[in-house]
Amino acid sequence: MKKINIGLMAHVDAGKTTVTEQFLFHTGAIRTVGNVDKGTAHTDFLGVERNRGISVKAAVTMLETRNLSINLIDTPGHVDFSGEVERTLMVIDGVILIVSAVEGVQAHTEIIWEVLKKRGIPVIFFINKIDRMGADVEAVISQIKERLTSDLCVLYKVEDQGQESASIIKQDITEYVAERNEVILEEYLRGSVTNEAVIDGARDMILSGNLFPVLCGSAMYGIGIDELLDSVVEFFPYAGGDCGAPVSGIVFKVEYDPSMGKIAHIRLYQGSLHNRDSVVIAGGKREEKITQIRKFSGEKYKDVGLVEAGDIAALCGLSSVSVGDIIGCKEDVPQMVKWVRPLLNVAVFPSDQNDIQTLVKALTILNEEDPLLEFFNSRETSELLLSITGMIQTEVLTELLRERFKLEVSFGKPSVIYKETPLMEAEGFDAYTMPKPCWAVLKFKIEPGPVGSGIIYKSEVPPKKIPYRYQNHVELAVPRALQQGLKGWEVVDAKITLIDGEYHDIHTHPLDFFVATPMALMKGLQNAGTAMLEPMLSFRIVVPEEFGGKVIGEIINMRGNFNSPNIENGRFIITGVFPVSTSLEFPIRLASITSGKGIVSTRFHSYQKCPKDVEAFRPFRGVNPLNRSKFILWARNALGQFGSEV
Ligand SMILES: Nc1nc2c(ncn2[C@@H]2O[C@H](COP(=O)(O)OP(=O)(O)OP(=O)(O)O)[C@@H](O)[C@H]2O)c(=O)[nH]1
Ligand SMILES: [Mg+2]
Repeated sequence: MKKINIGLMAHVDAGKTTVTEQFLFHTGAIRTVGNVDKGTAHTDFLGVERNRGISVKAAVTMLETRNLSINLIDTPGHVDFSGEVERTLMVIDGVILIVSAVEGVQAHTEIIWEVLKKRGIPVIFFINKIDRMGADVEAVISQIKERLTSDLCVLYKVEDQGQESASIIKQDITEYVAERNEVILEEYLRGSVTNEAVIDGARDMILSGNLFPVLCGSAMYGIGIDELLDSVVEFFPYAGGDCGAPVSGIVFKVEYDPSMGKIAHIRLYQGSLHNRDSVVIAGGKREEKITQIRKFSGEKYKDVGLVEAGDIAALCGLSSVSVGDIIGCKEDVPQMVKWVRPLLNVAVFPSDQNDIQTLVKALTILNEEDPLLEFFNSRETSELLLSITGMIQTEVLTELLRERFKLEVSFGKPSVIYKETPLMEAEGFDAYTMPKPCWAVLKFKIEPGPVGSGIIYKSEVPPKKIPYRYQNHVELAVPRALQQGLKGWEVVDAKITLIDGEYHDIHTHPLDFFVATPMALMKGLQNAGTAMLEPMLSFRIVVPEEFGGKVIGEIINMRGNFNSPNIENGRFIITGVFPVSTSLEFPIRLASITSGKGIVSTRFHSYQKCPKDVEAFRPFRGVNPLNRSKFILWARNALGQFGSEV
């Protein structure tokens, strides 16, 4: 059976889970439609999702319809859970982007749209909630045109919107397609164009990212659902791959099953896997045996025993996998687009100190499921630290820890994740020639780079002095070493040049340059000094006109910059940039200033230099290379362990 892999994405509350529910119902997978508001939706099955009526985790479900199998991933819409959307994007070939007919395009819709465009993923728009009072499909289409894309092809028109009796009427798209496709235009003018030819023509444009169909409906009342499924089948690509080729796949989601333990959701790009097959994980680091292969439909699953190239399935038995691990060889797995960045660090405390070990285990498990959490157990401060994208995430983590691990926890005050950048040009030198056997001598030039440039590395050392294979080690080691600068934060916006160095025919050991690079770089950073960078958000604030002055005062207090405000129909609209650190509480303040009549939307803008008085240290992970002899012992040990990885 042919397969299609798709994702449902949107801003929070647009109706993704309700659409999924209707898909399951319309394809016969469930007999009654569950309801998000009653906590009975089939893809929101975590207690915290049911209690809150929001999705927290991406949920995979399979539909069989129209002689096809569709793997559908319902993603959470809340910004704090964008990591789930990022991981889903690794494995799908088409996206239904839902926009509410009442709330319209939101800042989060734009963010998702930009990523979809970058990945070149075909998109179908679904304007949902046409039954609700205030629904205005025309206005939403204009917003999409203005803020996302003008290459829209409207497949259905709406009638009686804003009422339960709303309905949709199919539009003829022949002319639209003919205007953009010469072959179809000729056939059209001759009067011989077929419906199939029009669909094929539209499909080509959709797959090449030049056309985006727009449908509308009401997930609540099942309007437009069959039509949306038709469009998925007509326009989205079939997943391919060679079932006989060597296995190549990726783990995009990990969850726990009370009886089977860890379950790894994978997409297989090449090859086939059967129950009891052994698979190589993470580039040969481990090998484990599959005990069961599951396909989920709602909460129910079948043990299907086989997964083939192109398909998505859940593997049981792989106890050591984490999200992002490669299964088999990596050549056929597409590169992941990373766009979600946690901006906050937060400490977790158990209510009962005796629970500390259980909490460490629980957080390790949660981190395997969500690598962005970057769980760190600091020996220096004996704190358990997590990276998070927002405060709702801590509330959900509290509930998850209670529900799954019976742990009561509290969170500390969040602090922002800073970065460091060199203050001025300097050199860093290290001669790693003792304790023998070893020989790696390196001298780097470190220079400040332009804002947003990351790390730019080059070597001016000829292979006579350091052969290419060792230079490759240096190149790999530089970004790793710069994960932590003088104050413990990641170093960015720096130009690093290898200007001199030396190896030794006899004494150089294969991994010596991995040990020497962090030591030389850290000395260089010490010579240059580093400035701290803080994350900034761009914001858009809309308030009733009378609050304009107050809002400007707030922005100035937060060290924000703003563009000249606009006033439209009594609404005061202001955009600009402010620091994350000063604006954490702003949404709450705005709500209280405006009695809930203000709206603020923010998104990550950039990392910029902090005011001079801001200084914060992050506990060092591992051993600081400035602590030279301890570092050498530690690094030799660690490299010995992970030798196959480097
Ligand atoms: N009137 C109306 N309400 C809808 C419709 N679709 C969804 N809703 C309601 O909108 C709310 C959010 O629906 P969900 O399906 O949970 O939305 P979601 O996009 O999955 O939300 P998150 O996963 O939390 O981002 C719920 O109260 C639904 O009952 C619709 O077509 N019409
Ligand atoms: Mg949902």
